[in-house]
Amino acid sequence: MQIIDNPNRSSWFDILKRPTQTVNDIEGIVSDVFNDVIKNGDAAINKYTTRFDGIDLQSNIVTKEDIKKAIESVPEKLQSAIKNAKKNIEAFHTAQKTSKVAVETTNGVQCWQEKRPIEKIGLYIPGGTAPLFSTVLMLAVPAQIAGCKEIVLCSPPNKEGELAPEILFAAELCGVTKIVKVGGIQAIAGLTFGTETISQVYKIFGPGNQFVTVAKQLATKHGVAIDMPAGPSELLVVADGDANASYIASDLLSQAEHGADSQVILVSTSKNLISSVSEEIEKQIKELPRQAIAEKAITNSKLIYIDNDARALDLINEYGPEHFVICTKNEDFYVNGITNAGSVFIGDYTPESAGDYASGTNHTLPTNGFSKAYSGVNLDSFLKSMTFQKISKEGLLNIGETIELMAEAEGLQAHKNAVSIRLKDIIPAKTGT
Ligand code: HSO
Ligand code: ZN
Repeated sequence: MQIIDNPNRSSWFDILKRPTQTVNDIEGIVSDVFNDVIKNGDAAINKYTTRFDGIDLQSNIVTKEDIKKAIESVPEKLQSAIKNAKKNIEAFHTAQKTSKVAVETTNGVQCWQEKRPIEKIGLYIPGGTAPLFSTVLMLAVPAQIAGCKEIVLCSPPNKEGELAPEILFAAELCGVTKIVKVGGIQAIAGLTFGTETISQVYKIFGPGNQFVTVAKQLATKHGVAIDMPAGPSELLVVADGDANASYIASDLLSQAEHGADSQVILVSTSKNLISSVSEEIEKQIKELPRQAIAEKAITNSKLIYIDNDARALDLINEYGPEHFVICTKNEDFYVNGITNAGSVFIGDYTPESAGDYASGTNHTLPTNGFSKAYSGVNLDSFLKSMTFQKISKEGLLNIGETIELMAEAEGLQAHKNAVSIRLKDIIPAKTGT
């Protein structure tokens, strides 16, 4: 791992660069698949499933029978663990409900804001080396609390044409209304345009590889919303000289094992701690089944020594990590000072994987510095805020002239008339009728 010694501010930009992603040539393939799905629906979907996933499916719909079989094959202990995680995720996201906001802004002018669910949503769950069924909980639980009516889950089939049973178990547990065996660009195209088997949705959630990410971005050009532009996992730990090096190494490796393009960073005010963490990583990585992946990620990763906390905090806010772990005695300094991070983990006994699975917070978080402007997925991601207003005669008398004057000044006579025509009826004497 690369060790960087007290870098000055002018070098931060280069040091904090994410591993580069090449998307140029992906866009062409994505728009070809989109056009094909628009024209040919399921025939195109099936063609790409055969081409990209190497499987010729009879049907891509998961039936009640498939779900029943899958549930039977998930060990009971794992079923209870998933239910326990669901309980915590549910508790945390239910608490995010807000009540109606109502204000009488002027006498007789009632304004209020209420939230309504996004009726139809799509959840994308990647397949690949480790199908992450925990993401089903993170997306379907808040969707159900929000009251989304149609929750369509797409995930790529494996070589046997199946989805991992844990995905089906979690989907059934969390009220997913339809499960389709389809992945990649074609899944996002299906959710964007709708086909004979895939329902068209208004918003698409979930992580994916570069193809899926570019496809989600293209979906937005066709009027479908997305949760956020997702990228490879990342984690930044800040630690002082008293922190526990083996705990820190375990956290760094937990995100490094996600993918070769993951990035993990340690920022520390102690050179001793940096060398202990480095040794611990070498030791722990050897024991990991996903050692090869973690090793590649570690080559993108950095150990940064910084000589004081204020500069360390500035650098962390500049980076805006997806996950931010604080292992310092003066944790409040970092807790209060962090402005850019997806999710924050505080103290020796808060491993990042607690948030990945079971503490209750959401693990679908902004990466790639998007934490500067984006929130992680939460209950509001599945809701829209709508405003309402009701104005009485008295209310229109009170604000009518303001509207008339402003409309006139903008040169919009019809806007003014919509008020004047009513005011004439309310105060006939003033207009001489
Ligand atoms: N850390 C990942 C989520 C995840 N981890 C799922 C394990 N399973 C992105 O935040
Ligand atoms: Zn993780």
